[in-house]
Amino acid sequence: MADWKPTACILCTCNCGIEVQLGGEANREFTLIRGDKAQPVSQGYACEKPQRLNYYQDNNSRIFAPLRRTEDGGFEEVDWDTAIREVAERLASVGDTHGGDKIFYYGGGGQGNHFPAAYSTATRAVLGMQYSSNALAQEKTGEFWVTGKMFGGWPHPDFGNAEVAVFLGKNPWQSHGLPRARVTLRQIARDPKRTMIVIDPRRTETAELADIHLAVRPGRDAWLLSAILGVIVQEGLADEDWLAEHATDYDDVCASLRNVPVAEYAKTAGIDVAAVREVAHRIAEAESVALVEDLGVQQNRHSTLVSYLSRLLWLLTGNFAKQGGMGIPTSLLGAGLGSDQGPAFDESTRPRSPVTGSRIISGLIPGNLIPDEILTDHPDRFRAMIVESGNPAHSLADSQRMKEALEALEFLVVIDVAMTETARLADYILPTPTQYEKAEATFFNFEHPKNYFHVRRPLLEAPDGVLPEPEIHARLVEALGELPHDDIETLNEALSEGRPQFAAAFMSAMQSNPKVGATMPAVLYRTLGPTLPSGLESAAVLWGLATLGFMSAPDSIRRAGHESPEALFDAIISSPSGLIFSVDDYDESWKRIGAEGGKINLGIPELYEELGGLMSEIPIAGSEEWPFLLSAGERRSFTANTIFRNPEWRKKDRAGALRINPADADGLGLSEGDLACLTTKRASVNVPVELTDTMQAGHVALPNGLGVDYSGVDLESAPIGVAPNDLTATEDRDWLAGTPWHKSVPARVEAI
Ligand SMILES: Nc1nc2c(c(=O)[nH]1)N[C@H]1C(S)=C(S)[C@@H](COP(=O)(O)OP(=O)(O)OC[C@H]3O[C@@H](n4cnc5c(=O)[nH]c(N)nc54)[C@H](O)[C@@H]3O)O[C@H]1N2
Ligand SMILES: Nc1nc2c(c(=O)[nH]1)N[C@H]1C(S)=C(S)[C@@H](COP(=O)(O)OP(=O)(O)OC[C@H]3O[C@@H](n4cnc5c(=O)[nH]c(N)nc54)[C@H](O)[C@@H]3O)O[C@H]1N2
Ligand code: SF4
Ligand SMILES: [Mo]
Repeated sequence: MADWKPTACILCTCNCGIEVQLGGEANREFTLIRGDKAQPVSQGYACEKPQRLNYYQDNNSRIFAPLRRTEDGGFEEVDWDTAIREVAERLASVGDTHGGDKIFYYGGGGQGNHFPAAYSTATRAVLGMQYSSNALAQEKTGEFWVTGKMFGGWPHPDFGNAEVAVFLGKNPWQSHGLPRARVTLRQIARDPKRTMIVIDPRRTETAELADIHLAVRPGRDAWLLSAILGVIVQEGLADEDWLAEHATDYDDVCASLRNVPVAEYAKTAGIDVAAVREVAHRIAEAESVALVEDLGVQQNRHSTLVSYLSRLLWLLTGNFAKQGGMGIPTSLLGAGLGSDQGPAFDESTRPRSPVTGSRIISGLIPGNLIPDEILTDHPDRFRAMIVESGNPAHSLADSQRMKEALEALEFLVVIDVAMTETARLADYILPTPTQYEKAEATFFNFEHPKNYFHVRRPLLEAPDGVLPEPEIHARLVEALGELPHDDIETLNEALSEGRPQFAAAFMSAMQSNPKVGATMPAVLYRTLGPTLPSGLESAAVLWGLATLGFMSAPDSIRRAGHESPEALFDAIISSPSGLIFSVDDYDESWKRIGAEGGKINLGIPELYEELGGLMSEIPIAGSEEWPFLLSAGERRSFTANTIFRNPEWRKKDRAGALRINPADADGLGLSEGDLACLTTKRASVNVPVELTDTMQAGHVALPNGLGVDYSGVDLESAPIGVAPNDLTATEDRDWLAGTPWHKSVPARVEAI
């Protein structure tokens, strides 16, 4: 019997621990897969998707040698020395002519791999690159801006202990995003003392389990949340003593909510006012409330405002820094993701993008604005791009326009495992091993009170012709003449005496040569890397992060049994199924608030006008021209962004049906499986329909991640299903964060 080898599923942010048995041709196939009981958070849980994980590696689209674009628009193979030298020269030449800040970085990792983000910082630093973006800038940046203002940190839910669990525009039964999602959801549903509230226009699998399902009309969550908050303020349900002690600006917020016409807003949202009252009371009376919001509101109208209102829901009722509520987890990234400056940070000093002057939130330029930062003759436009482990030609709004922008660049290099929609447009493609042919890890660990980390070992040997991202970046830095060889020699000598000597030498090298700090990941990879267990060289960068993480939360990390940064690092690299690295007291969250005095800032004046404007705004609705609102990109049982490039992965519903209410279908003369023509202002596509009364009338939904081209390096185009962003437009976005309105795209459906 073959060994079970521990690794992780890479299909969603949970990164559940799994164990794999290898077999088949050359012993390179995943023949059996099960949840890994030793992973401390997923604890043996896995959903159905990783059972077919083998298709991630096994497909026609993988690339096994660096590719260079030819004159006729095809690609030719080149050796690695040539590829690295020419890519370095081309990037340096753009930098020399126009400035390094004209080279734009996109990506850094998908659902399971964040080493590219860590190692690329060296390449970016030596080229003088300043601007970057990734998928977070089309979903989470509104939330980050709000949490920056209110906390200077990113609070996360403690669903394991919450008395009331609220899912806002989120379907965790399918999309997960919380540990052991289906087990946790069933536990909440079964317990008569606990209440699950789901806010979603569709009767999702999660909504079916809920105690209360508020089937809001699409795009109208701002009215619904205002109405619930209106009840809380107007009926005196807020926890005023707690707020007086822990928060500022409560009076301002009250002033904005005291006049909300609750009944009218409830009606606008399509919800019975009695249900609005019931929810307000349930939330106010609960011992603890935890809430998560996701794409249903983050890729929708008023998204930043809704992120603000959803936080007020659990803040006005005192649900921060306590069991079952919301808290700020320990992060190995120190302050971590989603924490811009502390409360009430100064808008006037906020960085802006070079051409459109868009807010840069958490260091990211809004995805919808990227084409405008390229397709212009503005002198500060982006001229070159590095895309790494991201597929913006498919995943960003308006694929046609995004492709045009990528083609307009002077130079594009793509670092990926596969021939993607984006890679097809590149000047060079640098191929990497899959996430099972190298070590990998993510920074998607936001659990509290206990947080975890998991660096995975390679399961398979990488094929010839591919290089892991840390090696690619170290070589690029070297080719650019910026790798500090003398310091590396000194550091290696120190390392031969021991890790403490290495740490001391590293500190002094950073002080005497700024290049050491700038290229830190590459330096660690070339020094510490080779001393780590075989296959784990890439974990070198975690040494620096363990040191920073320890400094930012020593008590929590000690409580988990790691007495020093070195001990933490050693534990990380010797835990093949992952480990708990921090144990927080619930109180700890208060220390992570960025403001002096540690108070939560409830007031965000930048959003008051939008909030007040709801009173007179005509909400989005079907019209004669566009009778439907399209949710463009829904998570279903077998969808996983564009991670899979083998159509076999989806056994059922390969083309990805458009979900539609049976009465709507009937009115259009459509029956189950019929082909319909779906039109938005951007494009028309043909798609089969699935009739389901889980959809509201007037609302239709397309799956996410379809319309992927499976044909591989021969470039014969053969996408299957509809690519949702063929139908979306860049101007349909939030005014503040620039996040897209993918979940309420005006559309028309016709029988063919
Ligand atoms: N199976 C699977 N799981 C995944 C992924 C995947 O591709 N496939 N991707 C992962 C990624 S990258 C992410 S970001 C997460 C996203 O996870 P989710 O946000 O849960 O996923 P979605 O299905 O896109 O959208 C959630 C819900 O929003 C609802 N919705 C639509 N319009 C509205 C509205 O106006 N108001 C409200 N309140 N709700 C609305 C939809 O009906 C849907 O049920 O999933 C992760 N998990
Ligand atoms: N209309 C619409 N658009 C959406 C969404 C929606 O709901 N509707 N959802 C959005 C969301 S939430 C997200 S997160 C984005 C996701 O969009 P993207 O962030 O662009 O990512 P993925 O499709 O996950 O693609 C990840 C890339 O990584 C590559 N890859 C896999 N393993 C490795 C590796 O080890 N190394 C390298 N270098 N590359 C690797 C894959 O081949 C793929 O090209 O899509 C967004 N786009
Ligand atoms: S929940 Fe996410 S990470 Fe876990 S097994 Fe399912 S797809 Fe994979
Ligand atoms: Mo996402």
